Amino acid sequence: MVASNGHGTTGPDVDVVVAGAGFAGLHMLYRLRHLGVSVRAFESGADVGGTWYWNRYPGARCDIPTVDYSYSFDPELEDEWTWSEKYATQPEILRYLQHVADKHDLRRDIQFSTTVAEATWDDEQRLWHIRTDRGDELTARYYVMATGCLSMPKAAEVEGLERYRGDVYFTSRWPHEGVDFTGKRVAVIGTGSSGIQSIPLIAAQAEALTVFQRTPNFSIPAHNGPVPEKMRDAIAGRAAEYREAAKWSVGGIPVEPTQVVTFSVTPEERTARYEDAWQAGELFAILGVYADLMVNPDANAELAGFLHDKIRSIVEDPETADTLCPKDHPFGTKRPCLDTNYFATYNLPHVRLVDLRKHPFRSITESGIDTVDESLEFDAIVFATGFDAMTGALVAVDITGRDGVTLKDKWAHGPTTYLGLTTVGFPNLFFITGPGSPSVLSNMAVSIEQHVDWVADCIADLRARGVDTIEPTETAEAGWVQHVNDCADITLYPTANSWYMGANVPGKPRVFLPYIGGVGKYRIACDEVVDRDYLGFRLKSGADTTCNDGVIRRVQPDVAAVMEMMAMLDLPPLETMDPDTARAFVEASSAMRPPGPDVGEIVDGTIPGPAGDLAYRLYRPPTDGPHPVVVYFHGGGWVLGNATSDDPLCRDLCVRSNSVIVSVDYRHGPEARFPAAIDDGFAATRWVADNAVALGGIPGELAVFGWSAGGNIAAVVCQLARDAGGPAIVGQGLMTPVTDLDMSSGSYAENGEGYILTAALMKWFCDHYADEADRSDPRASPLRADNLAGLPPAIVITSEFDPLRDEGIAYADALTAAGVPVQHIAARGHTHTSLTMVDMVISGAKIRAEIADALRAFFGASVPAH
Ligand code: NA7
Repeated sequence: MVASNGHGTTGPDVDVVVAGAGFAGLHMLYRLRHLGVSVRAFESGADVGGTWYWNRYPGARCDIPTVDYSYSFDPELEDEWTWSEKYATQPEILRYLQHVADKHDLRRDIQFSTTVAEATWDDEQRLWHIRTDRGDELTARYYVMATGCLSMPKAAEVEGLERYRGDVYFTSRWPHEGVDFTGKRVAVIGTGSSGIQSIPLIAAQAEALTVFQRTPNFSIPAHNGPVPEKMRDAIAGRAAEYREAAKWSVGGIPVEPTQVVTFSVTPEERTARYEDAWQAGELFAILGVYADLMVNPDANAELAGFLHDKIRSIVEDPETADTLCPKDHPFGTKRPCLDTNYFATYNLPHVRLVDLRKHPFRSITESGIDTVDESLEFDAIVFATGFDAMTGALVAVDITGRDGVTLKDKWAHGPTTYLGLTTVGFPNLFFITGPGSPSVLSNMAVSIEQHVDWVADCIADLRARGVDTIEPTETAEAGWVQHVNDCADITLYPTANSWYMGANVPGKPRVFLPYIGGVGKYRIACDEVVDRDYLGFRLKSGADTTCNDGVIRRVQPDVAAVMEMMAMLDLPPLETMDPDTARAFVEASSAMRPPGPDVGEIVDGTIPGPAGDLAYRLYRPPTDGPHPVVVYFHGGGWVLGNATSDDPLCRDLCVRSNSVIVSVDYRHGPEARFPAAIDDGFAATRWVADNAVALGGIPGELAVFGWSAGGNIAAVVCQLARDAGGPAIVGQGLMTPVTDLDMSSGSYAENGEGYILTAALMKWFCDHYADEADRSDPRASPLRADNLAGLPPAIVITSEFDPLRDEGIAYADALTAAGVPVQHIAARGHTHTSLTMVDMVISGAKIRAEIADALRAFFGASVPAH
């Protein structure tokens, strides 16, 4: 049935089709109904509930405190519904959802026991054709998939199941009438949350229980019971405020994240804190125990060791205990579990653990399971083997978008979405908590409501504006996918074979699926997209198309976090200070930085300079020498800094490049203006070359390196050395260098404000350094040199969000044009200062590794990689 809508297109049967009537589908239905749009929902279960309808295995519970795992859209629920336990059971959560469905009369728009089988986009009519497995056919303007992240069970991957004559159960499709294992020999396959929750209860009934474990999991005791006072009190009388705080929090529960990093406190304090987190029995408490837990492997390993000790203290048989200790993945990189008596269950005489890594399955037989070593007989086999997470339910529907492309094909190499909500080529299709959104890393109840609200508000807005279709652009989607990956890449998560990575399903592309940037930050991004006139979306109304194309998050996430922290400190701009005050200020801030890696030796000394001694600090690698030598010039706009001010970066360069770094000081403006810094830099380079052997260097293996103003000095020193016939320099490393003092490049306009080094600060630096008349001198602006031929090979590092970016690129191009070998490293998403923030900006580490590789290449094969 199609009706004309007056735009030359025809109207749909309903405005919106929703697939799924779980937590997400119910709320979606409620919101859409209140917008006055027509909506039809299809649900494969015989009732509402989704996950909580299907997962009825013994012990099935929420692993987020249930007071948090609740809707906020209906404030009356706060008084109407009282959770009986800290972590409610599946029947209680299902009753809650049934109550919500009843209260709001939601069932009347839901067709149960019906699955959407096919959805096909009609680009001419601008609507979706929907077909169900029961033969329903209808058209809809919008199609919303509220199908859940963990709803598509994984197939049993053990060969021979069809032969088996005993009972087979999947935790994800448990019989409604329950199962009595009394007197039965039972096998459980899988030790994820479902296994860990059900094993103690199955053991309590069964005559014999054998657990087949492929990967041991971290689990902490839930300490379940009545809702703790503390949790009740946090919300009592201030529910609206509490729920609002949850929306802007990191994980969807209003807890203030710690800023404390693991090794900044004593071992005793750390153990006490781990113990508190163990006793709290809350996933977010233990995952947030220290700020660096999920980024610092050593910090993570320490907590993992604490948890291994706990397992060993509970499980009596040492071999079983050892098998239960997870050692192949950092804590938290696979979803940790909450349990009630899980580990203690292995002390029962009728419970046995089989380590599938040592004794793999051969096949399932008529009467049980054969491993490679033995034949075991079972009356029942329980598969607690998990789900095709996050994408399984989405690609299970045959969805065809514009130009006949199916979602399955589009995502063959991994899902790509814009905000986890939409995907290019599939107009008017929305995912609730799709891949690329916080979803499974957060309190699902909060994330679901945010998505539902965004989608409902969007549909209302588009209808009010007469927009027919909304679809993200390639640019926006590629940018979001990049951002999702950037966020994951600075953590330990991608190192594990987890379902977050798609690694649990054979053949599934290995891609980190959820967004790890946090619920609050994610919400800000979604809202900002709308505020910026649907940034990155193409909107079609009749014959008109509007599009404000762009990428919502371009700065590396850890760089953005540092900038936010600095913005919160609201520090006075350096250019408002006199140079001495600015120097003291920078020195005080530097004292709070992480120190950088340990080196073999640090030696402080002085070099005779043209106008007096110059301090230097030498960093020697921990390996046997002699080593190549790099003369390093610090940043600071020729006004700030000294031989030790870039200490963490120098240590990092030293260790990574396996070179002696000699950081030399030079005179600064305004006390000693141009060309004092250059004269000193050149003299220091000569001195280091002359004294290379005494410094532990390899004669002839000398490079220069500088950051910012120091990059300017390094570039100029190379020009002076070429013209003076020495010293011989084998390479120059120029990190975000100043190459032209006219400050007029496009990147000044683009990045002149908001990225720490501002155009105003650069002006302050230049004014203190060089007279106007001197600024075009190639010793001040090396880009202006008549001839760049014959200079040493160069590494030029430019940062995307740096006012100096374009002059760095221009210098790299000019060197190349002059025949100088150049490696240009463009640091995407970085700022002028971020690459120097060793151990603070983790995304800079791989760039510094590239720089070190390039430095080593200057020195040829004689220098082994560190
Ligand atoms: P999970 O967490 O994916 O756990 C599934 C478990 O089953 C896990 O231990 C798997 O080992 C194991 N498994 C999966 N396939 C096999 C095969 N073929 N052979 C042996 N063992 C296998 O699913 P759950 O249902 O427990 O929990 C899902 C989420 O629901 C949970 O994280 C909470 O968020 C709620 P593996 O680790 O893959 O080696």
